[in-house]
Amino acid sequence: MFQKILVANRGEIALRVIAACKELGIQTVAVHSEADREALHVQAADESVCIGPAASSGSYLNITSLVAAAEITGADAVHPGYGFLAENARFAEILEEVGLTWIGPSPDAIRRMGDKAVARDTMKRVGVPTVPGSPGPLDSVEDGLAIADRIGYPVLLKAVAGGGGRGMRVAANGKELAAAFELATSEAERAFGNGSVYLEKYLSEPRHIEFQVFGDQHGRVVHLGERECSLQRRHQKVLEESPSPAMTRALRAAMGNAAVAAARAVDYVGAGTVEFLLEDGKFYFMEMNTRIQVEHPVTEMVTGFDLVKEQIRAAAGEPLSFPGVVGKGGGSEFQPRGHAIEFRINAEDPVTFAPSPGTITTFHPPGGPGVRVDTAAYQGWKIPPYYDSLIAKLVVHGRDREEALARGKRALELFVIEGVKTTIPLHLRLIGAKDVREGNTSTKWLERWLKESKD
Ligand code: MV4
Repeated sequence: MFQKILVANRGEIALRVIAACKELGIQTVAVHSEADREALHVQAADESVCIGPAASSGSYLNITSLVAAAEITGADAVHPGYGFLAENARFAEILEEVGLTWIGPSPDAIRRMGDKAVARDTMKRVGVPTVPGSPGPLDSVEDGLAIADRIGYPVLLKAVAGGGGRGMRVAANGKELAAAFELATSEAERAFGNGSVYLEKYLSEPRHIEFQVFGDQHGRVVHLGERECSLQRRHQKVLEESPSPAMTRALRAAMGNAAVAAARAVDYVGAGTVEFLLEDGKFYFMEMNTRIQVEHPVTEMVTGFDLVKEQIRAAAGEPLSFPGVVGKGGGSEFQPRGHAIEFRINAEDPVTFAPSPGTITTFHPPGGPGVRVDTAAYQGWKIPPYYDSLIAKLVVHGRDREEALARGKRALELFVIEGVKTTIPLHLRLIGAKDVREGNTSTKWLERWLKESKD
């Protein structure tokens, strides 16, 4: 096992990784920017290193500084958290080159999933369902028009180097497709330095359901069930839950098998997420995220497992240790225990979503049965304007969905944050919405509801 881990991240994620290290008896090194000197993750770690200026390009994304910090402090492994460099294959490679262990999947697995056209092709080869579309990147507009004529409109153009919703264009007919092709190509070129795009049939109102997968260095891959992540605004998730209200045992078995096959196809080691679109009872591979995710706590709540500890063990070469899952056929028998919901609490105006940085003057998180709060905020903390606006994740667990919703409501009501605006009022309104209470949502639902409730 490792002696000392450098945590290449900040805020609540750095604290989450430090918590796992502490339980495993591993020393921790925090890194921080000049804007994060007073941050809680710096206090929580055994050592800390300032790695650069406030802007993340000079600090949390600065590979040279991070490697130097790891070498100076004598760390033997690096945990990237999520965001920042978590899916940077080159960073993983450099760490391995200088003799540090990267706590994550191989650079090869990251690259094969990072190129969305390669990932799609890999899935087709191993029998994981994909949305009908082009066999690879489009060579020309004519190439796209021919395929769209075959599969039918509307179609969606996606950047090969994209993901998470960046660089997508819908086209309802051939004329629109010609224009969309030029726009998508130039946008992708500017955003990713790679103008390649591919084409898929556009699903009009799918759900976003993702599966937590885990692999070890001994060839085992399992899944730990799904998370329903349909409630999103501008590709930012707002609320996640497990299990999905749309799930049945049979569908979970089919999607779980597909998720495990997806991970196996790239010899996946560590924690990963396979994202699917579900529409009219049919599911399709969307992409795979080769990191632990923001919303991993809902899976921890319904499994009772510590996913970050398991990532560290897997990177150290230990076999998977999930009781009741490993050895029972790759998680095919997996059953969630109760129901968990995560509310992302951002320092944002709950109506306009404008960022609301500033000093937190009062901070009192809720507790009690079935309540978990992941946060690095405290009374007197000045939220810097340089990073994302997540200030706390409220995660509730109940014996069933009804209890989880009731717990979520009371915990949101008892969560006191003053000094900055937060999205707590939005969450309370959401919990009161009939469709949310009935689990009757899709990827289109939230933006439509926000628009309707404004008119
Ligand atoms: C789609 C789609 C409909 N049809 N693909 C958005 C994120 C990126 N990973 C892929 N996304 C989508 N792909 C086809 N063929 C709709 C979306 C989509 C979406 C997906 C998940 C969650 C929220 C979304 C919001 C808008 C569009």
